[in-house]
Amino acid sequence: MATAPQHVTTLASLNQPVSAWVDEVAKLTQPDTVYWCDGSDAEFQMLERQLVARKELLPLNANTNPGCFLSRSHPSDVARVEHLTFVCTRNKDDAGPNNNWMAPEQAHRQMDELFRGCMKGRTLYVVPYCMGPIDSPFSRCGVEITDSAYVVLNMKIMTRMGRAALERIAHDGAFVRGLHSIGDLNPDRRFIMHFPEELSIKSFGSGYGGNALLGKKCHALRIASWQARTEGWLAEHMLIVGIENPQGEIHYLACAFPSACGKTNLAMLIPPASYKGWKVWTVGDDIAWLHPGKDGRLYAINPESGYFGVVPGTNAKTNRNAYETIRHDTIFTNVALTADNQPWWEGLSDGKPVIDWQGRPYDPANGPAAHPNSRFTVAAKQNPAYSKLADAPGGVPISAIVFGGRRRTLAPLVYQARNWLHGVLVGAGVASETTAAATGAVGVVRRDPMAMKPFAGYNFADYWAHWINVGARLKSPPQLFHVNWFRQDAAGKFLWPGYGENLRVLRWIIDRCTGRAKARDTAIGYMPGAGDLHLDGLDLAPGALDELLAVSPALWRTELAGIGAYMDEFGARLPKALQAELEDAQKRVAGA
Ligand code: GTP
Ligand code: SPV
Ligand code: MN
Repeated sequence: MATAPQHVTTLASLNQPVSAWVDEVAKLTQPDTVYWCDGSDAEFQMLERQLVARKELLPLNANTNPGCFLSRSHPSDVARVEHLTFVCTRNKDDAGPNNNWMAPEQAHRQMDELFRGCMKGRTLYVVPYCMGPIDSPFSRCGVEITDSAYVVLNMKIMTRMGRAALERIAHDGAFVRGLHSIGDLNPDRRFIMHFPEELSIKSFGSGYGGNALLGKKCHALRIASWQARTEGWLAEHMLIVGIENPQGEIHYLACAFPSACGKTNLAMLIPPASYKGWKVWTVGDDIAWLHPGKDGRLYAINPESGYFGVVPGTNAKTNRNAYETIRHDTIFTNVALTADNQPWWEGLSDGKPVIDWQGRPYDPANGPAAHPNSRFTVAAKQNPAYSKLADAPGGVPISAIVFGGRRRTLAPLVYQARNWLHGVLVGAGVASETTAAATGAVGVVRRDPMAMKPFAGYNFADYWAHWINVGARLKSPPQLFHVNWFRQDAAGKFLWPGYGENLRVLRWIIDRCTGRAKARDTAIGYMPGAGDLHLDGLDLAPGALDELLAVSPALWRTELAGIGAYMDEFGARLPKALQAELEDAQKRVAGA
């Protein structure tokens, strides 16, 4: 093994349990070099230069996109792989019917065989990271061992990575162990294994985001949701956004939408022109850790420090904040290129693609120029709407929790749950059309409770019970809502313009929380009447609003029956209170 530079030895000596584990992994994986990451900008630039020299990172046009790079992943490795993702608990029922399960001993044996000698000729990077502000009592640390420098660069942007995290680990004691290798990128030798009882992760054979950046979905959702249940908090697939009205009053919302269903866009939205004096502040765009506070409210931190966002559809009109954020110092993965080396994607208003995401001359016959799940990785601080409280150790108080999904039909623009328990049912009943964020068919409606189907690290029945318990502990719980930006007309056109205009719906939600807005009591919950939404300056197609706010009792009877059948899969573990709430909901719809 190569001798380590001086500062590297210092880092290793900071933490005995980490270095003992690193030695053990190095023995198994046989790297040429072991490198401890300090998280400095100099280190980031050094790794960028190495990847550029190896042609694994392409510098983009330095005039139009300074500090930007393109990475192309293997064409078979472009999204999360849910069928290869496992939760390995001693007792199979603890993982639940919502997860793939394997016995921990078997999973370790299988993974260790894959890892044996897999880093020969490669560098093993030790990546200490902290999920959440480094000084927050709610933050949790981990160490990812990886043989991918691309992963290191992404982890530097997405987490508080390096020396400070290692110091915190020395102080905390516990840390999540994440072992990752890109292996040979063979989909038959690709697995993402979670061991929540051991606070560990083993991921092999993929270099893509959610499979490889282990701080994100693997740690901050699957492992953290397990920890959160034991410790009395919630780890959720939610954006966190602050909405400031012209009087300067700010309300924070946490919104759970499935992958590629609009979290990043909502978290950064630009108010419509007629909403003068309104401001939007981004706290987080993908994950929220929610803690009951001493004052009986729920407080949220964003465990991440960057955005790993969907590129297609981003432009100056749909989301100027996102567009500005990714103009510089951004890693693009799987976008197309213009003739002058600018990044290009579907939905961008100008330029044209010459090279597609696989590096081939662009030919529409090969499909879209940018991969539909192409992504940007960018520091959250580059966002013009970055909240002053994004790094607050105590988080922000949450006024409303909003569930949502991508539903062509059925789900109206917005409705409010009657109370916390009804809201848990509304969240548990979320269904959404699948997207390109995971491999498999796109556009198929599937159950995705709380947008956590791919991310809950334990049995959903226990998870819903935990949600009910957390609510019971809150003196002033957030109000719970459901939205749908994706209703379509018969011709397949979106009925609601979405993006910035979504603020109109958030305004009604906030006004409901403060008692300022009226609502109709409907069979599915409280809804705005046509006059209760502030729609000045909005040009909706005739009849669109009526359709967006319509509730069809017949369709809802079928929907609730479907939710019931889904919940039956959880058997006797399903909380009785949730079953009773479903029966009440069914009675209300039957009588409508
Ligand atoms: P993940 O990062 O996968 O968790 O996705 P996300 O939930 O953050 O979704 P994102 O905001 O990246 O949006 C995904 C896609 O939906 C993009 O192509 C957006 O352009 C599109 N989108 C976002 N908001 C809206 C909306 O309000 N209406 C419509 N029609 N499309 C939207
Ligand atoms: C998602 O799929 O919900 C994402 C991207 O946010 S990934 O990090 O791959 O999970
Ligand atoms: Mn996500």
